[in-house]
Amino acid sequence: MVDLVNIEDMRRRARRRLPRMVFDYLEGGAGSERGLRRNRDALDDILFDPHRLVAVDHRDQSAQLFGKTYAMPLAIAPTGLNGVLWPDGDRALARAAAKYDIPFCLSTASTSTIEDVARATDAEKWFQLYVMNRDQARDFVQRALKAGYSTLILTTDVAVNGKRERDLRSGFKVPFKLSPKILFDTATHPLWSLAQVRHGLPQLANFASADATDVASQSALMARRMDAGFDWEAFAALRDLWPHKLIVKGVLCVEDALRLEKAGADAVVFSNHGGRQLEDVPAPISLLQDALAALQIPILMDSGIRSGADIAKAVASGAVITMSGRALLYGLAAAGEAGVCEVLDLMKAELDTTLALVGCPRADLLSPRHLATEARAAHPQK
Ligand code: HOC
Repeated sequence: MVDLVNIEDMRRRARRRLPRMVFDYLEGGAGSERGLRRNRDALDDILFDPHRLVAVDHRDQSAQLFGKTYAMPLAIAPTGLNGVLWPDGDRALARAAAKYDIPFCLSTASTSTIEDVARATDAEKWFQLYVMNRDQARDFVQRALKAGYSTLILTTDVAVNGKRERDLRSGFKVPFKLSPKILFDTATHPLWSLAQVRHGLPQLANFASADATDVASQSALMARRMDAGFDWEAFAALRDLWPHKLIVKGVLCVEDALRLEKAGADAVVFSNHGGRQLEDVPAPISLLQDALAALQIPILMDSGIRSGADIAKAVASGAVITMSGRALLYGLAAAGEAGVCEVLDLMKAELDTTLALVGCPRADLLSPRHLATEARAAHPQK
């Protein structure tokens, strides 16, 4: 096997192993995918401003959030249907995160249960909440609390399903609906098909039972039929329900972030759901410096992170921790837990090189002064 030189190598490996419709589910964005491209372009367009004659012989990637120290400023983002990429994908991701001492966030749309993932590792875990109905959300929150999850992440950008053109064309859904096209797709990707058959086809595990309500909930989640009435009042009730750290994900304007700060959010994730929901919105990276100037609570960011250099750009722009979904899922889809670890090794090495060449020995000291003039002119200090 050729060594992993960059994330594109892993993406190619994932594409080879996965049926086309599954790869498209992982890869796709909303609409004609302008948002997906914008996320990447915005990160690519940021230039570093390297500082010379700084001792960088010892480099430290660690990041602090809520009084805890993580090995690097990266968390595994909550992503749905991980078991479709690799059997038992959620637990593979959780174990990889534990090995690398970074947080793992389990999605409501997981293919292993909240409890099974909690048992997979003793390391810290976060739980991401989709609200489809309030009673069920309360139940998920209680389960996450009981299972020992430290942090709740409320996703706020899926009031309805984004228009995923790739999924609309392929008819992607779980359980798979067999058609001649899908049969051909799976038959021509035997490694994936054998693994899926051997381990049993994945389902949305947190709802799994023979109960009709659960079946209805599974199909509601699959179609992303959320509680679109969830508002500030509902947020206040959730805040009262969850006694630990509560992070709100999907924020795209500083005004909302400020209101969330006042309403008791402990942190916000600037995110456009990896370009998968509304395509014509800003790339979160372009909002971070304004957010940094306005907010007291920690800022996290996802959407577009594919390399250690991207992580450094986001941290220099104001993110305490970045989150990545697709990049790590390429690893999962290509080689399971080992593939995720390969991607983490790659990102770690890239971040290390970036710190050295930018002239910043500690990731937590990255600031707008490490970004080229245009980026830091408006915000001279971190
Ligand atoms: C199948 C359930 O956040 C996405 C993920 C998963 C959302 C729930 C899907 O695809 O954007």
